[in-house]
Amino acid sequence: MRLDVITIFPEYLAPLRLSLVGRAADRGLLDIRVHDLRAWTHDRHHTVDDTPYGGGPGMVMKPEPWGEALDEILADTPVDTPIDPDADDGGGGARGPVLVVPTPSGRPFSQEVAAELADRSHLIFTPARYEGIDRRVVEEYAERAEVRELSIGDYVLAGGEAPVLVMVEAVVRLLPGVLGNAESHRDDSFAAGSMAHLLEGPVYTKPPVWRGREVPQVLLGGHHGHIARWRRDHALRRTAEHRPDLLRAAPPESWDPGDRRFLAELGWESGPDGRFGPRPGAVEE
Ligand code: 6GU
Repeated sequence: MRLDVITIFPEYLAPLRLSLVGRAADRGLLDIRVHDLRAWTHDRHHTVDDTPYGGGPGMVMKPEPWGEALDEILADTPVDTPIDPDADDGGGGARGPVLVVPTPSGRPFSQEVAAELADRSHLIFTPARYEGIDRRVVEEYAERAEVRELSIGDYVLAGGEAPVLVMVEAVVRLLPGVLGNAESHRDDSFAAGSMAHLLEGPVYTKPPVWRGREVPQVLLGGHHGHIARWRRDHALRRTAEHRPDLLRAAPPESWDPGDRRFLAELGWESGPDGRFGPRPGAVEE
């Protein structure tokens, strides 16, 4: 996978050389290129911003440097050759680059979006500072690439660089060969599959007693059925406490008889559509 990031703070992206993402790049699974937007300015002060038309606070990023940067990078996009022969590419394998525009007014970034991006071979990120980029840049490149304006959550950051680090890490760990078996993502909170609607419960390692605190006995025994049920119950409890919205949204077929029994213990019951919600009058924290 090829990753380009265009930013006025290239140093902010230094963590891409570390840890899981850095290791994937060192192993040749990723080609990461971080570009300084100011390289595409032509004035003495390397100006990238200007005052907003219509007035108002703050500054807006000028379109010309972004245009020149994106033209150059798009001219150099790799031939799209998906690893997955079943990829949704019309059979040709050439779906072109995705332009990822981090913005607090974007659609929510999620595990599902991360998986869609992980299926592509060229991602171009355009983290902005100030009040954002002149709108015409997104309009222009929407005609030449797939553009995804994405937000990483309901809070405001000073720029899109931290969101790029977040999104790249979420995408890269899904690429074939990046995770070892020990860090497999099949049970991830939010992954599709059996745990899709549940947050992960607590985990423990040695020693069996630490500062007088014991590891739950069931985990020390070898009864795989009891361990699986215990983990499932704790995942349900944690989800009910931290993300009741996820439990409410889960389709009825998500729940096996053991789940239904434990949800009832938590004060949850199934409604007319078969989905679970807190029993009226039950205390929700
Ligand atoms: Cl992608 N950018 C900024 N500046 N703030 C954010 C964000 C992005 N996502 C959430 N807050």
